[in-house]
Amino acid sequence: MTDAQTAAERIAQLRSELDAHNYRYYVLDEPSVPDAEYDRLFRALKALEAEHPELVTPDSPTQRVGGAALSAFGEVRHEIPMLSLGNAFEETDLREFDRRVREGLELPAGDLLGHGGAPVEYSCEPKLDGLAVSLLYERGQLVRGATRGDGSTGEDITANVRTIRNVPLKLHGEGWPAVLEVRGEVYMSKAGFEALNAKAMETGGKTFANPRNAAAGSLRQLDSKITAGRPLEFCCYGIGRVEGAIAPSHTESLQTLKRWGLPISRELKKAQGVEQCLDYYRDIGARRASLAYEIDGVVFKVNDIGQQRELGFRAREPRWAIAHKFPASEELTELLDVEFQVGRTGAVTPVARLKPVQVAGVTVSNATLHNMDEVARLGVMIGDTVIVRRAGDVIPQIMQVVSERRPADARPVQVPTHCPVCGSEVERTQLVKRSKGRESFSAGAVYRCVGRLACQAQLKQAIIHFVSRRAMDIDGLGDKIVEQLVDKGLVASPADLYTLTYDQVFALDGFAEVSSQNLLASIADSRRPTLARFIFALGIPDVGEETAKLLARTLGRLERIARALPEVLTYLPDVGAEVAYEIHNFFEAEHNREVIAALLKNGIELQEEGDLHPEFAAYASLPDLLDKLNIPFVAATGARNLAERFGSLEAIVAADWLDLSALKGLNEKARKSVRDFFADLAKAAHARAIEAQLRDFGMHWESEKKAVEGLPLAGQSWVLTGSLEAMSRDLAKDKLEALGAKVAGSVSARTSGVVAGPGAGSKLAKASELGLKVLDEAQFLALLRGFGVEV
Ligand code: 5U1
Repeated sequence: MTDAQTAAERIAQLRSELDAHNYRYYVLDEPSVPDAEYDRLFRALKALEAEHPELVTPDSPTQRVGGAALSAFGEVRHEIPMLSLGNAFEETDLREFDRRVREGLELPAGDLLGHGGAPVEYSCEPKLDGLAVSLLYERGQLVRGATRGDGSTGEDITANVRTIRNVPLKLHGEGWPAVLEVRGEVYMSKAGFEALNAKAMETGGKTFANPRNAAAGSLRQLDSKITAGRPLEFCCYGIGRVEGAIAPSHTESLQTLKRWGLPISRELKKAQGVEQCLDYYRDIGARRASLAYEIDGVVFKVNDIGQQRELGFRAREPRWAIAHKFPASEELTELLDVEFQVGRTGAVTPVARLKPVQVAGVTVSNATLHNMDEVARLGVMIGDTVIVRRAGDVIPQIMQVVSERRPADARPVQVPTHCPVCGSEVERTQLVKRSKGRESFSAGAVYRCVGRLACQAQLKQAIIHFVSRRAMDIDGLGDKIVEQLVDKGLVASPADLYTLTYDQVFALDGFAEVSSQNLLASIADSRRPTLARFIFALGIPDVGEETAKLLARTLGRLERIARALPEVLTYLPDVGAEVAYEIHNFFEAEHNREVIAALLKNGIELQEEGDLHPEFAAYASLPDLLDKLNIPFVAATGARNLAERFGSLEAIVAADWLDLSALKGLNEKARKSVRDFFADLAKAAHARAIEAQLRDFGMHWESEKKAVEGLPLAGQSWVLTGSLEAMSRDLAKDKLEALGAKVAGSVSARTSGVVAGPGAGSKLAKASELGLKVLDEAQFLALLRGFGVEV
């Protein structure tokens, strides 16, 4: 309140602001400020009204709940008003509530902290972030659903609530009263919300800022068919109109409702006194991020219905219940600037610099903006007031711009033309789509600095990744030391780590004799990495630990991985075209080859598995290869017909127009396309190179497949794990292969069976998890004998 403003003026201003927010929140489902800001304005108004009771009017937002009902829905009068809850934000607020309850019930006070005296029994439930609704059951049938509206009058949403899958249309069991009105929250789970938004993004539909908005927008649809397609859920937390009493306590009432088929919270608990309430608050708070739905606090209610009656109501809030809110996870702040950070792969990412603000108990001054598509989606400008959200340990995000508050001097966010770290050019990535032999390009959302290891930012990140625990695992090389090494020019590529001298390390800040020796020892210890670790450490874009392990396990040698053609890489399980091209391009780049050569020269000794793994040697067929060549207008059937007619790639390459014309299963356009494709010498050579590499890498070719066809385990993939007593693992493998099976090194959903001897570990666990057939040694021997194999 400014000096010039009177209390009456400030009250009027607050009311009009709150009314505007209420309208957007309750009527339009488009909140313009986070709950925390609304709560602040509300509390400010309440405090002023408490100071000036003569200024309280019945139309003040403090005197009613929510906004007016939408006129397009029918009106429903709540015979028993739908109340709101008082809020506790601090521990002391809750203790104060407990004190008032005890005073109201004329219970002994206990000490100052409320200890001692008979504890009040409370019921505890999470406070779901959704919409309060009332459901009316007459003779066990759902006859009406209504929103809370302003607490006295709501909207008739019967058709919509009937579509919510966990709302019973008819009560179960027996003994329910002839008239039963229940109350609860309609909400959307986090997973349901993500799926809804993902679908909307795919189809160009409207996305929602959070699950609450999504639930509100879905429930208040005039067309209930739309509501039916939305993943809404209901959770019952109370009773409205009822003929007779249901149970003597709140928790018993809810358990009874549950028996009648109404969903209640799985977190419903009883607490004896305020201390146990606080324990519950802390426990739910710690698990908040892992709950399937969003909550903004917990609700405590005096459990005994008789005591509830004794306590009664104050204005529109029960004296026997309170919401203990969690610190707000959304807040308003100002976007001061957008800076661009350069990552390990050179991606230049916008980062929001914010006016520091407390969100969920933590000061937030930066938020991720992901990429320029996100900046465009948000429509954010520097100087804007934005809503930031912090959920669990996730990096804070900008959720929305408060466009009404955009200042006149707001500036657009612009990608720098040159890298802020090294000054190299920044280029926009292109998305390459390869389909049917054609490549099409579209602009990507990511911008990249072209400086690579010459860019200090990329170099530092690359080295931090290279030395990390899951990569080369060099202990004692923290981010700050990497920075020093790079800044002092001692390390210009990961290979330089292996030529560092004692004197160079000793001269770094914070290093003494022992620490210098220790660091050099851990660098030396990392000289014999497994191939998988080394591949991961190289930091190939899109190649995480699992892909690195797969490459090492299947191809066995760095040399093979480095020369693998993208089409050949796509024969590996879970390697798609995009990743295959990233891997191929990485090893094609001269500077990457130089770094790898320098690492090997500086003493890296790779622990390679050597052999090609049978997992790779899946059967290749000619149609499969033709399909990977992406010949325009030749789909799977055409590829099969071509392969059947000509029998080998060479014969297809050599086919002339007459040969092709005689082929029935291919239309004119496709035949011409085949002719043109192989007339292109480069394409023909590439096709031959793929075929040759597949053979070189030990791929069983279709013709060889014929030899195993008809064998009892043909087409099956088996895994051996643990030790076997009757024979060596190698012999067991031979026996399985003799029956036509492939023997793979890892368990996947495609595994046909697992033989697990004593000592089997993670592979057995994974097989059980996937519900695969698992044989112990005796069962395995019986299987072999059953097929007439000598054991
Ligand atoms: N879990 C829960 N949420 N909630 C909201 N219980 C609960 N009770 C409420 C409200 C508004 O009100 C009753 C205490 C009347």
